[in-house]
Amino acid sequence: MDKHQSEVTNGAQHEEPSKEGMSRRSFLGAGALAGAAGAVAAPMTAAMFAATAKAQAAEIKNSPFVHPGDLDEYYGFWSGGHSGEVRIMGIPSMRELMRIPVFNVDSATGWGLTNESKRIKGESAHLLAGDSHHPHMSMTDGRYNGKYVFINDKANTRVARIRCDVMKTDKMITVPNCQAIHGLRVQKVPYTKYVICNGEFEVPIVNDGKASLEDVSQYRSLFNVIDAENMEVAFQVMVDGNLDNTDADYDGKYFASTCYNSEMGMNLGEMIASERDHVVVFNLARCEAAVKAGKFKTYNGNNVPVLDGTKGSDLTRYIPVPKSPHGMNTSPSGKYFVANGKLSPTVSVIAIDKLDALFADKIKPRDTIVAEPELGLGPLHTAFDNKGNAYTTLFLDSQIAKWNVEDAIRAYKGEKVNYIRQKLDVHYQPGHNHTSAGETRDADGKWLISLCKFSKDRFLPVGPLRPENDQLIDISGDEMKLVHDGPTYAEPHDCMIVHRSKLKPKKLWTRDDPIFAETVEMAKADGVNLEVDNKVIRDGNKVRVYMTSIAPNYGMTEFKVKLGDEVTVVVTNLDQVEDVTHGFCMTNHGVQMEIGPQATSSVTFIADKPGVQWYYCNWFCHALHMEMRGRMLVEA
Ligand code: K7E
Ligand code: CUA
Repeated sequence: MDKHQSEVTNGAQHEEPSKEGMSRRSFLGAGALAGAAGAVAAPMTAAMFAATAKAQAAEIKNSPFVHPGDLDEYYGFWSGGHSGEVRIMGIPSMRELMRIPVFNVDSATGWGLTNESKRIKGESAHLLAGDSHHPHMSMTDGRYNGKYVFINDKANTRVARIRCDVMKTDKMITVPNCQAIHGLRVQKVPYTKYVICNGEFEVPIVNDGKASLEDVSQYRSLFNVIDAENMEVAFQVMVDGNLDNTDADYDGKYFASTCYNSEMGMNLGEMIASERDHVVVFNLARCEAAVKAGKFKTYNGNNVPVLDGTKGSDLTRYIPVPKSPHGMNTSPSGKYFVANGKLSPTVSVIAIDKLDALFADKIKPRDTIVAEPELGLGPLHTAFDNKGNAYTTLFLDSQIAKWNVEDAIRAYKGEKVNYIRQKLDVHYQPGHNHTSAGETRDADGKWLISLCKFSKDRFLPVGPLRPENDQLIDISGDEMKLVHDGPTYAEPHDCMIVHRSKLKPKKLWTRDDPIFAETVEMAKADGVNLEVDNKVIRDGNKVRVYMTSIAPNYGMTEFKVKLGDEVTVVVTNLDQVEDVTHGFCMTNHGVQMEIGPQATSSVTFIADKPGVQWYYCNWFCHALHMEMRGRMLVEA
C-alpha cells in the first residue's frame, strides 16, 4: 500500500493496513469467527476486539461507501456518448465530480460560446454536437501520467484533448480523409507520443462528389496516428475493411485494430455476410520509416501522409478472426491483444510476442492466435485484473464472464481445463467495461465497472427515455460482487479508472495559461492591464469591454455601446480564493460563461436590442452574489 493510498482510507486502517494479497474474504472470515466465539463463550478478549476492529477496517476498505467528507481513491473518466462531454467520477463512490464539456455546448461554463473555447474548437467551432466514445489518458512506460485525456467524436470525425491540470479541453482537431473516428487509444510505451484512432466508416479516398454509390472499390477506412503533443495527424494508414476499436502494445512496436465488414458491404446484409473478419496489426517502425522515405500519397487537398496498409503491404498484417469483432484490449501483462467476437461467442487472444515472426513472414497470421475461449453471447469488451484474469462483457447474455487467460490458452492446446471462473449478471446489456488501472501496468484488480446500455427496472421510472446503468463490481476477492448501481445519462461508452495519486489538478488558474493567452494578447494590444483596468475600447463597430471581478463586484457596473455593435466582454477574475468562480451573463443575448479564479474569459455578441440590458454573475460566489450585476446601455 503506497502512502497516498493510506491517506485515502480512514483512521482504523492507518494503524493496520491490510496486506496486499490477503483476500478480503479470508480476512473477514477470521474476524467474523473471532466475533462469534466471543458471543457464545467468555467475554471478548482484547485480542478478539482487535480482530473485530481489523475485520471492520477491511470491510470499510472494500466498501463502495465513501463517507461524507471522505475522498475517493480513484478518479474515473467517463465519456458522455452523444451528449458529447466527458465526466469525472469518484470511484468507488460513483459520485459524479465534474463534467468537462468537449464536443457539446455547455450553458454553465460557456463552452462553445466563449472566444477561448471557439479558438480551441478551431475549424469546427460552428458544430454544436458530438458523440464522444473513448476517453484515454496519456501514459509513460505503460502507466497513466496524469497529463492528458484524449477523446474521439464519432459524429464529426474529431479528436480532442483534455488538460488534466485544469480538467478543460485544450485542443481539438478534425481528422481529414475519413469519417467517424471511433476506437481511440494511446501509445503506452515508451510514452504517449501518438494517439491512435480509427476512421470507422469507409468513404471514397478522394471524396469530392465524383465517386458513386454503386462502385465502392475506392472506398477506404483509415487508421490515424496523431501526434499527442501538437495534436496534428502524423500519418494515416489505409486498410481493407472498416476499422472499429484499437489498442497499443507495451513494447512501443505494434498497434492492433478490430475490423468488421471485411466484405466492404454497404448495407447490413452485406456487412455480416462473411464468416471471418480480421484484426489489423500495424508496425509502427515500418510506418514511420515509410513516412520518412516519402512512400505515401496525399488526398483531398491536405498534406497528411497516407500510407498504403491494404492487404499485402509490409506495414500491416491481417489476422483472420470470427466475424464482426468489436473491442480490442491489451492485457496489462503486455502479452496479449484480445479481440472481442461480438457476433461470435468467442474472443481471440493474439500473442504479441509472435508478431515479430508474423511480420518477418515466418509464421501465418492465424499462428499468432493462442486461445479462442467461448465465453457467451455478444462479447464486446474485455478488462483485466492483476492476477491473470480477464472480464468480458456479454451484451446479449447481460453478463460479465470472468475467465483466466492462461487456462484459456491451455484449453486451446487441447487440455481439459475450465477457464471460466464466474459469470455475473449485470443489468442490462453491457457494452464497455473497465477495471481500475486495467489498461496499464498498474492494473490492481480492485474494481470493475460495467457500462450497461439498459436499466429497465433498476430505477424509478422517468418516462420513455431511461437512464443507462453503470454498475460497480468488487473484483478484489475470488468472486465478482456487484456493489452499486449508478444511473447515467446518454451515453457513456467507455471509461477508465485512475488512481488519485496520478493527478494533481490546480486549485487556481495561472495568469499565463495558454487557454486564454490570446485574449491576454488582445488586451495587451489594446493597452489594457487586465489585472487593474476596467475599460471600453472602441474599434469601428467593434467594442471590447474589459472588466475585473472580485466577489461580489464587477470592476465595471455600466457601459454604453451603439445598436448593432459587435461587443466582446472580457472578464478577469481577480479572486485568489479557491472555488470562487464568477460568471458573466448578458440577459436576453444568449451568452454566459464561467470565469474561474485568476482566469480570463471572453464572449462576443451583437448588441441588437436597444435600451438597458442587465448583466449578472451566474455562478454563486458570495452572499451578495445576486447584487453582482451591471447595466449595458445600447444607444439607438
Ligand atoms: Cu460503444 Cu467502444 Cu464506441 Cu463498444 S463502443 S459498446
Ligand atoms: Cu460573482 Cu456570483
